[in-house]
Amino acid sequence: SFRAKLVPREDPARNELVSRSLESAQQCLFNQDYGTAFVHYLLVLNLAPVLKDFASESFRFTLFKWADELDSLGRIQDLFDCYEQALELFPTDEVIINSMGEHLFRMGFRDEAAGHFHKALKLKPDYPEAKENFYRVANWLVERWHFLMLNDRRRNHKYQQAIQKAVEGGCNTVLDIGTGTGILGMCAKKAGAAEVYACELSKTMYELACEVVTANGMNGRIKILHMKSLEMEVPKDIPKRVSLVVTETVDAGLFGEGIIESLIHAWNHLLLPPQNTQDPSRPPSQAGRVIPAGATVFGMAVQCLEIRRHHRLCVSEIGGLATAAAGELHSPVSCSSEDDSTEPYTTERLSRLPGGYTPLTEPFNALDIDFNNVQELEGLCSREVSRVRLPVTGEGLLDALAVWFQLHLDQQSSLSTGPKEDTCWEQAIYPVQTPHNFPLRPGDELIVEISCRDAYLRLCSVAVARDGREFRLDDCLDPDKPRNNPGPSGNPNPSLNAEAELCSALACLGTEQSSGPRDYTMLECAEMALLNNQPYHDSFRRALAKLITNLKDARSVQGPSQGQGLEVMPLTDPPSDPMDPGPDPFYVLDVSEGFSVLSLMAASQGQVKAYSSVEKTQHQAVLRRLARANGVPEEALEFWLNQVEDEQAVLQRPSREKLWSAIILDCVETCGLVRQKLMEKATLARCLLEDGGQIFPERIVLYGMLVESDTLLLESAVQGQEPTLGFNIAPFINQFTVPVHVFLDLSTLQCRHLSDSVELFILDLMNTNANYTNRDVKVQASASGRVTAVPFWYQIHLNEEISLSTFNQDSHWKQAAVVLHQPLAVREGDWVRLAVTLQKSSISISASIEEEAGETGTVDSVKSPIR
Ligand code: 44T
Repeated sequence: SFRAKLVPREDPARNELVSRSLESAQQCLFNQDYGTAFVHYLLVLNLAPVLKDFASESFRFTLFKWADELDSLGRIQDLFDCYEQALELFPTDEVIINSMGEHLFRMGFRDEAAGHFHKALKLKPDYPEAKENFYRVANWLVERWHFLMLNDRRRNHKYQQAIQKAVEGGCNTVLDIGTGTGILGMCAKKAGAAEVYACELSKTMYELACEVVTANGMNGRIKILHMKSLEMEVPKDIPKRVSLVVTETVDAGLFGEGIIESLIHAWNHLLLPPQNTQDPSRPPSQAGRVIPAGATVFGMAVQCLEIRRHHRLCVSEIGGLATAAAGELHSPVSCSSEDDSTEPYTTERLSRLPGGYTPLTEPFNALDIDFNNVQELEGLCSREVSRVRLPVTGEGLLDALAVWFQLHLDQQSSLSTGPKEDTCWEQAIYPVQTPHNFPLRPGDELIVEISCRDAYLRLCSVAVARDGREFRLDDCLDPDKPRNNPGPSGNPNPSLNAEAELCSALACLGTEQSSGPRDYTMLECAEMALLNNQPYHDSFRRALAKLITNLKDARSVQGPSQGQGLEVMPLTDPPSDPMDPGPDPFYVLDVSEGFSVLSLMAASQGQVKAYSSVEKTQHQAVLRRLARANGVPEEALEFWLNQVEDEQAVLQRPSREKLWSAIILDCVETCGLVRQKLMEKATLARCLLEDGGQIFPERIVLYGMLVESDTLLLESAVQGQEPTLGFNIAPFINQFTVPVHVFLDLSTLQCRHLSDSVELFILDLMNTNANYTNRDVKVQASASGRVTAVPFWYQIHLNEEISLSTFNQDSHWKQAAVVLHQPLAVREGDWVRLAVTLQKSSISISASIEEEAGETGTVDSVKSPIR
């Protein structure tokens, strides 16, 4: 009947085709042949756009189903082709755009993914899925440091001064490399430069720069290019060589954004020849120069427990398991490894590291580099490795070399990124990864090698000199390099054995290990910190033991049908020996993300068959080695993902006639947020439990407090009403403000507490129906001030007695905070009403003053079930 109504009559053959294709599409959909259904729908909707409204739901459904299939088949190109075809039909469909973003994100195209979520959100500002997705990735789209840098007035002012001086001195054609919001290019224009060009490789930042430049009335007066400077050519992209390059493409390790390569290319292709110091006859407009003019890099050796526990295994026992057999575990940060998968450094603000740090040397000058000298830039990578000997001035374990720099904008002015500076900059951290626990002491000399590879600065602690002898430190990282072990099999450095103190310090270099092949496994920093988190593993061990005991008791009460042995019996597979089934094992599933030893801990309880979700073969091998060394029978531990066919269907029964005794869910991400889809998983897991079985954790409770923190504000948006250097930038970049901040170290966050901590929310995983999405919480201000944020963390209840906090010294978790849309002024004693919402797994909080004097505690005014 709708055929008559909706399809124009004019062309009967065409109408016939449309209606037959529509029928075929529906039939294929019914038969779950999504690929064919999709093709039919495409045909129908292209021929008869009038049917779009009618068929959009089924079309989307078909698209998503087909995309999932293509995804699991690895047909990535086809997948995106389908989305593109779909978007040609429905260019403003936020659901399709959001879904395409999710696929992009899973494939690792984070920038593009974020762009899609942003677009979906612009189309429908309160679309919860897109909102959650966008907030999770906005950090990749416009990184948070943009806000810090734009809020750093001293830095802005220094750059502006240097640019203005150069332009007024005659540099009148300018290229801004990595323009970001366009700020340095606009400075050059404002200073009177005749021609200004800017390039930016990030699409989002490029578009932002265009908007900002237009809003500042410089449209057409600055030419912005969406490209990497390395791809620029004269005269294709800019008409002629320029007299000034301005750039701030430096990261905490100075070279990480590729400034060396960019400047070599710029000197060779984009800049006028440099001023000749012997013959300064060339006028500035005819010579090339760079702002910044150069940099000095500093280093310092430090002891720091926080760094250590993220890069090295520091414990010999985890939840009852001896760790020695794990082999050599190391983090993906190492500058001595040839391995491409490792980064040479991470970044941290030393001043904000929980537990602080101890300098072991004075800061030393690691490198001087002149950006106006192309020979020097080109020679950097072929430069010989330089060795420096640093007097040790402090006592402690060598955990890392910290690196920062001074950026010399010109002869007069410089910026420093040092740890003692009042700066928004982080420092580069080169962790020492050798398994030695090498205590340094004053009088020692630390020998550091400094070199450059792939245009990255590399610093490596290679040896310690003590009492005229040298002890090498760097022999442990390269898996292919034989290790210089002290041991009976011949010692390359006999003096090592002589020193008993060192031998004990090097105790981890067990002699029996030295002959065989070395087991060498990489773990993410957070996975390493998790392994080092003893309270976590001890809590799980106790909670698991309790559950198993209870289940054993329950079975023995039930009668002898399940085998009478309460004592731990050798584990046999029941069906393999029908005459002696033995006690039925307890099935435990650990669906933690990444590396986890919880399954092995469960297996070590005896009479347990544990399934691990550890995916990487190397990680599985570590668990197998640990199992063997800890006397856990091989068949007691299995790898779940090797068994389930569809990775999406992780949560299913252990076998057709069995249920789980325990399912371990990983509920809080390292960044401090609840894992996506947690409650859905819990609902599913709940259905797969045997009578008396348990989900770990059974409940998580969210806590928070009121704080005044300017630091958080500076990281979340360009602050204040005043224009930045006289330019209108804030409203544009502030579109990318994200209300939830992650990866915080609450213990060192600069803030004033304006209340005690208060319970914000409860998530009951054992009874997901009991949950709500909104809750009003009243909290009393303990001091006067401006509430700018509500940091939050979790108490994870494994059972009634045992719980863990994510806000704890040994935690591998960081904390998160909601930054309020608008600061709220409070006076001591005021009651503040926090409206907390948990939609999907993303939290939002708004705060207001409670006018009436309220009773103490929590008001649950709008509890409503999640589903
Ligand atoms: N972060 C510092 C790095 N670009 C700052 O796309 C300090 C980190 C930091 N464009 C905390 C605090 C801080 N051609 O938009 C970026 C980037 C772009 C290029 C074109 C090129 N060859 C490049 C190279 C980079 O330049 C912009 C700035 S780069 C990074 C600066 C506040 N965490």
